[in-house]
Amino acid sequence: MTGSTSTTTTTASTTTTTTLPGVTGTLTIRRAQMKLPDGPANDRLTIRGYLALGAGSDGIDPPHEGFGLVLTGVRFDLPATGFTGIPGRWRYRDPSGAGSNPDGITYVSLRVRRDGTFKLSIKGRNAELSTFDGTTGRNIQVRVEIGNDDAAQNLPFRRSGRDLRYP
Ligand SMILES: [Ca+2]
Ligand SMILES: [Ca+2]
Repeated sequence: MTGSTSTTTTTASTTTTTTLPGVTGTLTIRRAQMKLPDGPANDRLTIRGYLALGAGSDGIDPPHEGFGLVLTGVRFDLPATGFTGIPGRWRYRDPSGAGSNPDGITYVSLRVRRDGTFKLSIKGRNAELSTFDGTTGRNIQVRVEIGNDDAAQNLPFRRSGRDLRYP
């Protein structure tokens, strides 16, 4: 008898995950303020500036990618579904502040300018920013993340009463 040969074919499955590398852009804050009254979850935040995406960026799309704001370790995530508008003119408006995680971000506006950079405005209310309470100035990094694009700037805030201001 002829021996039968059993051939086992092993098919290696290859999973290819295409993740575009992150691109770091440039954040230029013009003005920032934190109002920090005594007590928890009662703080206000205002940030205004400009965002330039990094070279090689594939653009941003907040209505699909959401938005992250990090203030030296204090992170707020905004849901993509909270953004409205047309490409290049997006707005997140939530007077309750309950839509962000954690609560506290009430408004974000991103508008493209002629030079391709974005004008950025962020407002918060009843946020928990007690970690920045104190009597002296603080260096705080402001970082924004939209999909695979991010940008950060270290800001020397000065103390005004309980509040922090830049410049
Ligand atoms: Ca407070
Ligand atoms: Ca992108």
